Amino acid sequence: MIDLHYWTMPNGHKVTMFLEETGLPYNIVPVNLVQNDQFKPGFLEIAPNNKIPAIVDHDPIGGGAPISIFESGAILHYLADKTGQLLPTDIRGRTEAMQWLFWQVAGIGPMPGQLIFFLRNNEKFDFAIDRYRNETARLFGVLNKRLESREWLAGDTYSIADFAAYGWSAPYNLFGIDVDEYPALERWLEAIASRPAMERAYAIAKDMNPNAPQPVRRAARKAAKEAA
Ligand SMILES: N[C@@H](CCC(=O)N[C@@H](CS)C(=O)NCC(=O)O)C(=O)O
Repeated sequence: MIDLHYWTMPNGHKVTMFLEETGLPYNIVPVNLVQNDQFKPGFLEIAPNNKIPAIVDHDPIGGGAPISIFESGAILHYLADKTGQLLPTDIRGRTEAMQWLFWQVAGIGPMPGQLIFFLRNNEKFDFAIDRYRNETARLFGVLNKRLESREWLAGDTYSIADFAAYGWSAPYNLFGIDVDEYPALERWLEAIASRPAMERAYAIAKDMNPNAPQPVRRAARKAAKEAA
């Protein structure tokens, strides 16, 4: 059994998405960030960087003592190895998936995260807001370009790279992004959002935290645009 130390945030959704997609049994351990649970000593032993997600696998690959892992990219990679799913096995496909996974963790995560921080800050720093808004839009453009010529980020195969990028692309509305300007990205967002595993992952978030943002689906977006 896997314990998933989780809160209802983009980096957490990446892992529930994977677990729901593969059916690997897991147990959620809530780490309520609003109540600063991420600084509790028990959590820090698993996740020394005081951020969700983290997992403890009590039945690890190769047996032996439980393995604990923090950093969403490392968790997805481990789970893909464990299940033999959602990561291409050939070297080219695997390398495609891994580079887009690293790209997400380093870029389209921290940049929109900083944008939200500065947008919500009482004191407004226009320079910082512009910097992170432009960088976020640039990264959405990179994603769109990549998806113009292939179905999924790693090519023909749905992979952990898609989960990672989806977690931070789905709340595009919070970053002032109009996805109608990024048609390939919009097609990919809708394809992922309509997967039953994805719907289950976001339903779990809503059950735990009714304020957790949910993906805005194509039909709802179009209806809102028409009503405006
Ligand atoms: N690079 C980390 C980022 C994790 C992260 O930023 N988690 C946020 C929630 S989305 C968090 O736990 N923040 C709590 C804090 O900063 O105190 C990963 O990909 O796992």
